[in-house]
Amino acid sequence: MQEKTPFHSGFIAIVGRPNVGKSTLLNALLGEKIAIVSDRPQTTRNRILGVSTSENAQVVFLDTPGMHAPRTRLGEYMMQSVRDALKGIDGLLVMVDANAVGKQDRDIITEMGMRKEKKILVLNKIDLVRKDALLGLIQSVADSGYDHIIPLSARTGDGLETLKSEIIAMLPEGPRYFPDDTLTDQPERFICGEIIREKALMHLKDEVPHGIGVEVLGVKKISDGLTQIDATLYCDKSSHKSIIIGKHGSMLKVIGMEARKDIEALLNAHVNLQLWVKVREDWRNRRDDLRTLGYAREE
Ligand SMILES: Nc1nc2c(ncn2[C@@H]2O[C@H](COP(=O)(O)OP(=O)(O)OP(=O)(O)O)[C@@H](O)[C@H]2O)c(=O)[nH]1
Ligand SMILES: [Mg+2]
Repeated sequence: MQEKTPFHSGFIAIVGRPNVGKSTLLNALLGEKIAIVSDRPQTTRNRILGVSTSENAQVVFLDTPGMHAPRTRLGEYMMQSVRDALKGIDGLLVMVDANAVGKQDRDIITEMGMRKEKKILVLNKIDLVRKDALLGLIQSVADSGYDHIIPLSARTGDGLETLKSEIIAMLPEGPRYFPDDTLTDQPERFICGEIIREKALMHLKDEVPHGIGVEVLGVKKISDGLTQIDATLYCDKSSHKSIIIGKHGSMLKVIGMEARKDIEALLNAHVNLQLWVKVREDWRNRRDDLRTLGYAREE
């Protein structure tokens, strides 16, 4: 009788400074967009779970908020999400932007390099880096305690296959944690809110994006092909409200139109998206507001 090939599985966290490309990598690894991406730092605020299942293996990825010194209660929640994601994992991807490795990246490389799990140091954005600079970087981190150092571009996919096979190779034997067709554990409502936030981050500048929170009030199926979604965009300063709405409502219209398109693709239905803008002074430091917006730990 033929031996059954053993099944391998495990939880793999993706950590690093803000804006290095963690969520872009998660989406690339899954081949589906489940995490929002923007060129503003601190885009991801919760741990985002994504599952990749093949015949012989299942990888459960945990994308995390960018590691930074928090200045608000929201920032503290984000950093707690990173610490929580690091509990009980089987492997770790530590990511830096190969073009901009600073002291904080090096501190993270050193700290994470001492952890006991299998770990890979991912040097991202090599589509932008000069070869000699990349070689210098690789040499400088060679003895940091990582099982592999993999240069790649999460954007172009260069190096992705190498990373995927090294991840599979570091998985222990284990069960299917999720049914084969699971992509994420995020509820539809949360993803809709994230899509709206992504469009807001894309179009708003300076300090405005950091103070945006989205509360999805309802996702209601009106008929077979039509869903009604109501959501409120919160800002934490009254002066930001008119910026978010824009001249004659033009900014809110663009955010709403772009979000609707993505949500329609996600739900495979026509969507009526109604957006409101409200001011909640200093919500990033207020417990109740954080809870309302989904930035509280489930105890
Ligand atoms: N050129 C280039 N840009 C990239 C690459 N990967 C990500 N980016 C860009 O880098 C920016 C940040 O990407 P994200 O995936 O949101 O970064 P993140 O690490 O998840 O950021 P936080 O959620 O804020 O911690 C976006 O503008 C991406 O398009 C890459 O390989 N090459
Ligand atoms: Mg992110």
